Amino acid sequence: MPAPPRRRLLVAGAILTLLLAGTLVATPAAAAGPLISQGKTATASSVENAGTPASAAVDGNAGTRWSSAFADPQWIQIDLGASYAVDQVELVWETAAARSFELQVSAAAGGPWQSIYSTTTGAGGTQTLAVTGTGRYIRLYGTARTTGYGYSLWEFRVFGTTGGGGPTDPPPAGGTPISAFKNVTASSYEGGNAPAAALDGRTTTRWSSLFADPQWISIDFGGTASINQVVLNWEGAYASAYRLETSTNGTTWTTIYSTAAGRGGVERLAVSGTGRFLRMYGTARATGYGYSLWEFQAFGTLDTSATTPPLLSGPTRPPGTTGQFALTAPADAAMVTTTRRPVLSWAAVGGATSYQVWINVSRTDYDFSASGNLIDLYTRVATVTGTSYTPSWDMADRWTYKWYVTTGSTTSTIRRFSVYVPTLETVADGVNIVAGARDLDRNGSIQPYEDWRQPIETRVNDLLGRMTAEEKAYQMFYNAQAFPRSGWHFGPAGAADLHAALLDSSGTRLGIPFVSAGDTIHGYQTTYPTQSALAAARNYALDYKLGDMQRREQLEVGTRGVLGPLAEVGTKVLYPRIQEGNGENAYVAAAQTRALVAGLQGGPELNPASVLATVKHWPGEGAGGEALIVYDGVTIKYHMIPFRAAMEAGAVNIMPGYAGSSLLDPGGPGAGDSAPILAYLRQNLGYQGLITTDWLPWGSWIGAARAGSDVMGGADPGAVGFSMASFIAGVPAARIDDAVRRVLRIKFQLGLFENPYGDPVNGPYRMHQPSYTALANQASREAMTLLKNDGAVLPLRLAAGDTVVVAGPRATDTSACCIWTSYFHQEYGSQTMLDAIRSRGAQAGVNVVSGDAPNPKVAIVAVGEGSYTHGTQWVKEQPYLPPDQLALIRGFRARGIPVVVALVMPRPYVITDWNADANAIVVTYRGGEEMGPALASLLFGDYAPTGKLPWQLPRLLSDVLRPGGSDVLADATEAWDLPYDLGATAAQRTTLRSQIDAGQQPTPTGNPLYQYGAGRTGF
Ligand SMILES: [Ca+2]
Ligand SMILES: [Ca+2]
Repeated sequence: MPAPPRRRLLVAGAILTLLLAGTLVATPAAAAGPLISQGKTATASSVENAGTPASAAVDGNAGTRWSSAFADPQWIQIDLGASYAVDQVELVWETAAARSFELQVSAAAGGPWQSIYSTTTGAGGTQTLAVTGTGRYIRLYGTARTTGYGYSLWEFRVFGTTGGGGPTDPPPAGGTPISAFKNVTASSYEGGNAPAAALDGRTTTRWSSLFADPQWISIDFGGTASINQVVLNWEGAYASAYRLETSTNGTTWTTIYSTAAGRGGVERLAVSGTGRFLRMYGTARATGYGYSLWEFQAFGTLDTSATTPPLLSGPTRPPGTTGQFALTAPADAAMVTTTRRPVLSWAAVGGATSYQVWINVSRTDYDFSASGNLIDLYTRVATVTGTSYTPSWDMADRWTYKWYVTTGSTTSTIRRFSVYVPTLETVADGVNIVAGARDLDRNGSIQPYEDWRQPIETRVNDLLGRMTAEEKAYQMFYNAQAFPRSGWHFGPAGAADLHAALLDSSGTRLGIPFVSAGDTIHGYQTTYPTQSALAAARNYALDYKLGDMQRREQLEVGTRGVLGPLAEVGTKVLYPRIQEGNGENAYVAAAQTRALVAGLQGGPELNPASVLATVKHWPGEGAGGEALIVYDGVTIKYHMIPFRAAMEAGAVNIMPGYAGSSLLDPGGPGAGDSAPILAYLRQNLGYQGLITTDWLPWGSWIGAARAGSDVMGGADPGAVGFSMASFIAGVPAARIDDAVRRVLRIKFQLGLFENPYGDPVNGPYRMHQPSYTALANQASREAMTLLKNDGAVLPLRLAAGDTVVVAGPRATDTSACCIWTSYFHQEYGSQTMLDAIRSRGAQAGVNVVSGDAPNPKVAIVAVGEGSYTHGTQWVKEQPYLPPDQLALIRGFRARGIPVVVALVMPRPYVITDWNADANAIVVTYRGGEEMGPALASLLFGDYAPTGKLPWQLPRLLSDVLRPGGSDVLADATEAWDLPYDLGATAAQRTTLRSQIDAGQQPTPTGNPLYQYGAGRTGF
């Protein structure tokens, strides 16, 4: 044991030495490579005691040290793990230093050693030594000491580069690793360093195991991977011995690489292996810590054919004549629960030599602009000669597979079956698996509602029969975070909080899970443009991908609902929420609604991998706003178009809004508690799904339920003044049963009873993937609408050294891109307009100045309204730029500086007064978190604009509102329910109405400053 007094003395002396060294030692050699010694394996000829190991000299901790026995010679050597070109060594001596020593390198642990530095006049302190040498091992060899003690180093730091390479280092593989963002598990993790952090492509996040052996991390590729290279990017805590293994089943493993000389750093390994799983299995650690990987990457190819149906045709409607021969198996309406590859068979047709098999598999490439149910679109998946077919892929869980067979012009009957083969969750939630099902009520046996092999209606009926009146009523309410029996949870919540609430719901008497839904209406984590901006892009295939992206992000953490999309057609300029709608073309609105609903569901119906869409606001608030919907018997047809489309896409949740309807319920209440307005949905549109009200005060809940609403949106059972007993007493039991039946049905369809959870540990690392950001960027680009481009000011033609000014309140506004709880994500690198123009300008050598500059070549002026939701930022009746924003434009104009206006336009503005003052106008809408980069790319001509206005822009405010008027029907000069009528004559309005009445697309008319659909294609 060291003598305590000496130790204190030495520590004090060393601190003094370090302080002096800091002022006296010259700056390190400029060309030093990175630090390559820290955390590596160090060994020494001796140690003074157990508290001064060799490793203490390479641990990066200035308060721990290696110290040798008090004798000569002594050495300490570091295994760098691979051959390095060493260019600098830094020695931080404790008071007991070396007077004479050498630095030596070697390719092998035992030498021979080559001297790269030598001295006989060492004075201790901190020595920064420029050296040249190559080797895997580096040694300090001391022959004379400065004191009577031994040799003692606080730190032994070696700098260099991987000059020599190693025989196992292949060239870097190109492209994205096939492991990126895949499912991953590990033997353990610590400190929040989840396994998925090693697959997220970010070298700032890492997986770290517990401090024990062995430990493993295993990637599930979801299909067979052929792996030719593995890259292990180790944190300081690396494996000195480990193996890489593949497996087809996650149980039996084949070693494809092993080493007992792991070197840490970045190990790039040429391997050859196949399997669905790849794992790193560590058996020895280089440090006292665990195993820690910044990144674990596999390269090669991935075969997804085992999970992907062959698409041998486009999405196809069945022939007009069917039923000409019989299908044999599966039985009609069968539940397939034992295989994902059920044998399909049919009766032979005389003379037939081949048969074509058609199934309504889920696709991403439907024609979303076409009417008709998506679930009735079939794909040819095989042509066979016999009378049976076994799918070549694992069929995903779906409730309504439909199929038929054709031979020549002869077509079988159409039958249906479902496939449900759930993976039961294994979260420690107190719910055990009994007889292959979750024992939700924890009574040791499986009741019908717990048995996923039972038909959904059987499960619904069984569960309903077990519920008390109070339990039923809670299913119609929100606030599950406080009331675990509530059926619904208002999101978005943090992943851990949501998980905790889900655990609480599993602990209720019957274990009924809730659905979490929030106002993340244009993206859960990755935020895409609002729907009105998407209506400028009109790329419905892209809309599907955006919905699908949102679905994937939500499933990661178990958020299974969303309070969107909107099926509204924006025909009233002064409706603040026109920004959330789809523009004024009902057919565009319909296509977008179909695409977003299908994307959120991941197919043409609600299934166990879906997010539940909430289509709103019934019965079409675009025709008047949240106060009153004014359409009549003709124009209602126009506003119903996107709601019908939502149903065709399989939507099963619709939200009535606050507005009443002067047509459907004259003088009556808002839609949520109006029986006639809800009856119109059920009876005239044939809607069978769930009705969730908008957020109503508690005094309206009984009335809403009695009127036919099934779920009280946002409703808190603990609201002051409310009692559940009064709700139960006030709403007929049959009405409650009707509502709860729909709620439960949807939860069974979502597969929540088998797996209510997401992955709060790993899921967040799979948010905001680069491919997701790219989709948001594409959508924003395609929305950007170039209204004018006088003198071809765009794209900017600038020389290196030119100055551009970026001005206006929206240039640095991080929230103007977005509304509700879809956000700008600075933490993921989202850029404001100024940020983005600055970084794009830097590429061109252009100076980008915020605010103003003496003689800029051009001014980019970012104006419009900041973020808002229910109420506009400006006075609602003033949909035009305020004086300060206008002055910015005119100020630059007056100085002869070309002005490009970037217009954040969430609703139609009157821009007539300054239209001529702008050389170019780019409408950005609320373009999502990539709005800044998308704008910058447009300005510099990286792509050509294609966006088209989703609304007419009024020429005069008086085309919207009587002068001095307010936002009431009596003061309106446009028809709130008609599209394309700004500045229109009575005759033009008559034409619009007759077109709508006849089911024709109305033709844009009137006298707007910019017509619906305006926008330059190209510059
Ligand atoms: Ca990482
Ligand atoms: Ca049970």
